Formats: sequence, structure tokens, C-alpha cells
Amino acid sequence: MSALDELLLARSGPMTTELVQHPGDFGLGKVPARLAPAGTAKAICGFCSTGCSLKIHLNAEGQAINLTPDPDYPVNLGMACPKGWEALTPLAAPDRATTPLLRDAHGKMQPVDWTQALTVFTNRLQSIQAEHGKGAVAVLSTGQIMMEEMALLGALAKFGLGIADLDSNTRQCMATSHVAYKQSFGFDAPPFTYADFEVSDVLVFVGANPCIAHPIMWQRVMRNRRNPAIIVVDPRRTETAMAATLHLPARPKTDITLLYGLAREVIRRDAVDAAFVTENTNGFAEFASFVNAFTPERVCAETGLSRADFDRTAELVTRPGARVSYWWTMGVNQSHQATRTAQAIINLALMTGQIGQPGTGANSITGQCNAMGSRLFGNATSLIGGYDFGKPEHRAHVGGILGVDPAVIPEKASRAYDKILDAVEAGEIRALWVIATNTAHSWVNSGKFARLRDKLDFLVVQDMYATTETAQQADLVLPAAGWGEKEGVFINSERRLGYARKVARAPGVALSDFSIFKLVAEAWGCGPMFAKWTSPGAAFQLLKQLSRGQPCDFTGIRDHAHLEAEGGIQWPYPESPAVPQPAAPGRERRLFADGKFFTPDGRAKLLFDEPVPLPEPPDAAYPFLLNTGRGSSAQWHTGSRTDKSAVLRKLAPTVPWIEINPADAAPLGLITGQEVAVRSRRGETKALAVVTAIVQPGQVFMPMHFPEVNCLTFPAYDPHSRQPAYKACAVALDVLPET
Ligand SMILES: Nc1nc2c(c(=O)[nH]1)N[C@H]1C(S)=C(S)[C@@H](COP(=O)(O)OP(=O)(O)OC[C@H]3O[C@@H](n4cnc5c(=O)[nH]c(N)nc54)[C@H](O)[C@@H]3O)O[C@H]1N2
Ligand SMILES: Nc1nc2c(c(=O)[nH]1)N[C@H]1C(S)=C(S)[C@@H](COP(=O)(O)OP(=O)(O)OC[C@H]3O[C@@H](n4cnc5c(=O)[nH]c(N)nc54)[C@H](O)[C@@H]3O)O[C@H]1N2
Ligand code: SF4
Ligand SMILES: [Mo]
Repeated sequence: MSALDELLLARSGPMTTELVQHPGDFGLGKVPARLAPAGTAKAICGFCSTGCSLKIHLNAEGQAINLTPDPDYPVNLGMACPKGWEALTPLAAPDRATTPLLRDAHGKMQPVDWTQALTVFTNRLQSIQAEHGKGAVAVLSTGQIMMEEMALLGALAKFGLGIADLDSNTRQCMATSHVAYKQSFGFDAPPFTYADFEVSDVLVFVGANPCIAHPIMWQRVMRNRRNPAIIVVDPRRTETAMAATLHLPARPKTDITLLYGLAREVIRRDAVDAAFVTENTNGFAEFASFVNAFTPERVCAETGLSRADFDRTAELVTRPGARVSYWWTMGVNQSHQATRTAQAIINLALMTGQIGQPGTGANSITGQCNAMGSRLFGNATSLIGGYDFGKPEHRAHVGGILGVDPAVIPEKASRAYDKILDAVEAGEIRALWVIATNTAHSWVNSGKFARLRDKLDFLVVQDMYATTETAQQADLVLPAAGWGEKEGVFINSERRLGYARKVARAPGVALSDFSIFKLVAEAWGCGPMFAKWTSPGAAFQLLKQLSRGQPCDFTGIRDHAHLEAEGGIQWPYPESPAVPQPAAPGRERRLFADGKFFTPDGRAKLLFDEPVPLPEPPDAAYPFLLNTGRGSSAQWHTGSRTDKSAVLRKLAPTVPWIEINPADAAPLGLITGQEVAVRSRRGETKALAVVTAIVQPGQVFMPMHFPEVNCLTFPAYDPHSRQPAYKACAVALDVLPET
């Protein structure tokens, strides 16, 4: 029996044998029995980066029946948001990809078996590489698969398949935080722990709507017993802004000006932590002279904020003895000047010494369940393990641990997502392998991706569903097991590694991404290179070795079982010197308590630039500024998973809507529920109007959960992170006659 047959047969066997293999064949070792025959198993939620633990209740076969949030986990303390409660439902959706699908000569998708699928995959991609060069194939991956899987993919693609360009949806989401931290701190290292929500005196949220996007983090804020001041900087009066003590509706993308103005106030009000700045930072003198130009008058004129609100903010963040924490998400990261805006936040925390202590920090909240895993181990921007592709000693070190010849490790990081698509447009990249992301819906200015389809000789999509906008355009669909149908580790926003168990069997012949990558390696002819990657558990041991001596060192974690027993463990957690795991219920640690950063001289850098105007401001032809983002706590991105739950569908509108201020609606004669055409220079779509003062006059907002939205968005990118600026483009509205 072939290893593939064994793999497939094992899937219909008992739940305790996930990846039973001939050790000789694909090198997939036998995974020890883990699942109890009945009872409960725990899995970290596979939606957002909060990383809640869910207790899955199992039947006698070890299959999930239902779930309840885990009361003992330090992250969620027995809570879950609607997506968590409904996490099992999308697994049973009727449109799951249950078998590989191959487009036939008539353009129809036909079911094929894995042997055929792998043969076509290998033949097509290898012949494209033979004809056009290795660089003619690229990968678009994700922050939503297990850490072991994304690491195996990164290693396979770059070292085994010779693919130089591998980027992921993390570019759409966290690239800015990654670059900002790396430049400022010397490593991509979010310093905080969720306890900081509970023990801050002043919390400043910039471009973050945790009530909707991270509801359980918001619950942690609600547990704060210090009567905190909560400041929310957001052009919309979001649920979070409504719950705040002070809402600053600064004009979109003027945050950088506001933050520089606050830095000037910190200096003027003598609130600089001089000892911290002198001992632990570089660049303060230059920064201080730079921000001197950001007077309150200028800040208020450019941001549209009142002087009273600005002064109140300055007073709160400089309050003597107060613990101040800064939190940011996509309102910052998705900007044309995102990295410097994030660093303007970092600078404020540094200059006031508000870092490394309880209730402080310049804290980027992550998005996807494993965006942190992809930042460290995706092998895209950083060499797997947080190393640099450009350093020969790093390539040698990584090659040594993984048992691959350093000569096969590229000397440069991948091109960014937008450059990969530019290369498709130029005919240089001819094939794409898209894994666990829905590019056709989520990429900025999606009309471009739609046009590029014809330029691709071959498009492979590896997803749980064959129905996503991207999968429908594929030449080959590889059916993947989803969260709950496989095991592995996610890293959450506070650097906590958490383990998710397998609690359900994937439908049909769908396989875990880990198994698919192993099979691809074998079919491609580079299987031996990945001999050490016998299972997610074995891969975890390799990743531990890669982390050794890095800021993210987690060599002290024995294995998956250790993570499960401890309720997750935050990095760093080195083997030596051992870090005591703090006692329950906190079990939390933060970085930089000693003021030492990961730069060569141990000092953090204050980085800054002049504010740059909006790339596409509204004008007479396109008078509104379109902002986009999360619509409700029940909707996840492109809806491939959450739309499958009848419960979640009841919690949010199922058609695209657009929020518009009453002052703008009145002259258009527009009322809530009326249909409008929304036009930008790139596309046009329809949406139902919601007339609301949540948005400011001149601004409109659309949730990103409908594919129509990105046909409008403007492709501007932050120059450092190349993250798209999804949240600001000019649109026009036309009221449509009732039909
Ligand atoms: N329910 C749900 N939860 C999710 C997700 C989901 O799809 N659904 N996705 C997850 C992921 S991957 C991510 S990245 C996070 C995103 O989490 P968030 O970033 O909190 O969510 P967004 O709605 O994208 O953007 C946050 C806010 O930024 C504001 N904003 C826009 N422009 C500006 C600006 O110029 N300045 C400021 N200060 N604010 C601005 C928007 O008005 C919006 O309210 O959510 C995660 N959680
Ligand atoms: N206009 C606008 N656009 C945006 C944003 C915005 O704020 N505004 N936000 C951006 C951000 S922050 C993000 S993160 C992106 C998200 O954009 P996407 O990544 O495109 O969105 P998802 O719907 O999460 O797509 C994930 C896909 O992976 C599949 N999947 C889930 N689990 C697995 C698995 O284990 N294995 C495999 N193989 N497949 C799996 C799902 O079925 C789904 O099709 O969208 C970005 N796009
Ligand atoms: S807050 Fe995030 S991690 Fe927690 S249950 Fe909801 S989606 Fe899952
Ligand atoms: Mo994201």
C-alpha cells in the first residue's frame, strides 16, 4: 500500500491515528494516540488573534459534538465571542472541498484523486519553472494555519521548490507592526500581555475597534478596576468609541500628526522619562527637535480635533504616576504611512518610559489566529525563525538545524504581495499557489487580481471550501482540513503559544495542510529534505531549535502536551536560563522590563518622518472618503467560514451596506435601507445605505465582508511594510431608483 493510500485510509480509521504512515514512505511518523474516547478536548480558537481556548465536547468516537469556552484558560477566562461559540459549524458546511478538483478542457471542475492532483501540480509547476525560470511560480499564504504548517510550507516552497516569492495575507494585516517593531526594537516583539488591559490607568486605542474585532480583549478591558480613562482615536464613532471616556474623531490618516503633537506636549509638560530615554533609546534629541513643529494649533487644524480634546488627551497621557498603554490595529497598519504612524505610538511609549511595566506598552493587536506564527515562521519577510535571509551566518544556522544545504536558502526576502501581483501582470510570474486566503475578495483593488487571472497559466487554491471567490477561478483545488480537523500551535497577540487539538474528521479526502505539504514534497522529488518533519509534533521540535537564542526562544516548552497542560506559554520561554512560568490565574509575562531591546546596542530607536498627504483625497468628482473594516463580531473576513453558520448570519446584515452621515444623506434624499451605487476610479458596486452619525460628514464606511468592497479600494502602500492602505479612497454615491 502506498503512503498516500495509508494516509487516506487512516482518515477513516479511529480518531486516534491521524497520520499513520510507513515510516519509510513519506516519512510521516506515527502520531501517538491523543484523543480521549469521550469527554472533552481543548483547542485554541481558529478565528482571531485573541487566542481563546475552547473546550470541545466529544462523543465516544472522539468526535466533536459541541463546545463551551474554557473557564481555566488565562486568555478568555470562560468567555467566547459568537464566532468562537459557532466554531464547529463551518466544518460541516455542504460546500466543503471534499476531493481535489481539476479544471477540464471544457473549463469545468472535475473531481480527481490525490495521485492525479499531485501529479498535475508537480508537472504543471515544474514545466512552468523549466520554461520561464524558477521565479515563475509564487505562493500566497496565510496567518490562519498552524505554525508547524506555515513553517513547513515556507521551507518547502523556498528550499524545496525553489520558489523565491512567498508572501501571505499577513501583508494585508500585520506587515506594518512587524516592520515597525523590527526597526524600533530590533525584533518583531509585541511587548504586552493581556493583563495590561486590566491594570492600565489610561488606555489609548488608535485605529482599533476591539468591541467588534477582539471582543474578548475588550472584556479584559472591562475587568479593569482602576477606573481607567479610555481614549479611542478613530474617525468613526464605533462601539469602542462609544464605550470610551474620550473619543477623538481625527480626520483619517492624520494620526501621525496627532501623535507627534502629543510627543511635543510630553516634552513641553516635562513628562519625558529622561533616565529611560538616556539609557535605553537612540534618536531622542533629533525626534524632540522634529516634533517641535507640531504645535497644538497645527495638530488641531490638520486633525480636525478640538483644542479641548487635544489638551485633555495630552493631560491624560502625561498624568504623573499613571500607567499608560497604547494599542493599535488596522486603522494604523492599513495606511499609506503606516510604519511611521506605528512608530509614532512606539515613540510616545518610549519617551515616557511606559513600556515593560504593568499597564503600559506600545501594543499592536494582531488580527488572525496565527498572524504571529506567520511573522516568525512563515519564511516570507524574515527567514524562518525570525532570521535574516541576507546574512550568510543566519542561512548557515537555519540550514544546519533543518538539515538543508544553506545554498538553497534565498539570499533575499520574498517580494511583497503587491510586487508579486505586479510580476504576474508583467508575465514574469505564471503560476500561483494560494493557501488559506481568499485573494480575489480580500486584496486591495481586486479588479486587478480579476484581470490577472488570464495572465496565469496555472492557479492552485488550497482551501477548506471550493466555493471561495478565488477557488472558483482555480485550475486545481486542493481540499484542506480546517481548524479542529488537525493539530498544531497558534501564537496569539500577547506572544502566547497555544495548542489546538484535532476534534473532528475532515470531510471526504480533505487532508491537513501539513499532510498536503508533505505529499507535495514527495511528489516534487524533494521529500528527503523534509524527512525530519514527520508530524506537527516533530515540526514543533524543529521550530524550538530554530528559536534557540532568538528573542522568541521557546526551547523551554517540551511539546504540545506541555502547552496544553500549562494553558499556553508566552515567548520567550528558554530552556536555559529557565524562566519560571508565573502562577495561575495570570500566567502572564511582558517584554523589556529591564529596558533592554533587541537592537545590537540594546537601545530602542525613535524613528519618524514628515506626514505625507492622502494618496487619493476626495474631490468634486469623488466627494466621499471610503473607510472599510470589520462590520460585526459575527463576520469573519470574506465569510467563507462565518457565512456557513445560520446563527452568525442572523447577527449581521447579509448584504453589503454603507454608512453615511445624516448631513450627507439629506441633500441626496437618502434614507436608511435605500440602495446606492458606490463608485471609485477603479470600480462600482451597490450597497444599502445606513444613515448614521457613526461616520463623520464627508466619510462613508463599508464592511470588508462583501467581495464588492475591494473593487473600490485604492492601491496605496506603506513604503516600509508594503501593507495596503485599505481604509481611505475617494468614492462617489448615486442614489438608485427603487425597483
Ligand atoms: N469579527 C471579526 N473580528 C476580527 C476580524 C474579522 O474579520 N471579523 N478580523 C481579524 C483581523 S485579521 C484583524 S487584522 C483585526 C482588525 O481589527 P481592527 O483593526 O480593530 O478592525 P477594523 O475594523 O479593520 O479597523 C479598526 C478601525 O480603524 C478605523 N480607522 C480607519 N481609518 C483610520 C485612521 O486613519 N485612523 C484611525 N485612528 N482609525 C482609522 C476604522 O474606522 C475602524 O473602526 O480584527 C480581527 N478580528
Ligand atoms: N477593504 C478591506 N479589505 C481587507 C481588510 C480591510 O480592513 N478592508 N483587511 C485585510 C486583512 S487585515 C486581512 S487579515 C485579510 C483577510 O483576507 P483573507 O485571508 O482573504 O480572508 P479569509 O476569509 O479569512 O480567508 C481565509 C481562507 O482560508 C480558508 N481556510 C481557513 N482555514 C484553513 C485551513 O486550515 N487550511 C486551508 N488550506 N484553508 C483554510 C478559508 O476557507 C478562507 O477561504 O483581508 C484584508 N482585506
Ligand atoms: S475573540 Fe477571537 S479567539 Fe476568542 S472566541 Fe472570538 S474569534 Fe475566537
Ligand atoms: Mo488581518
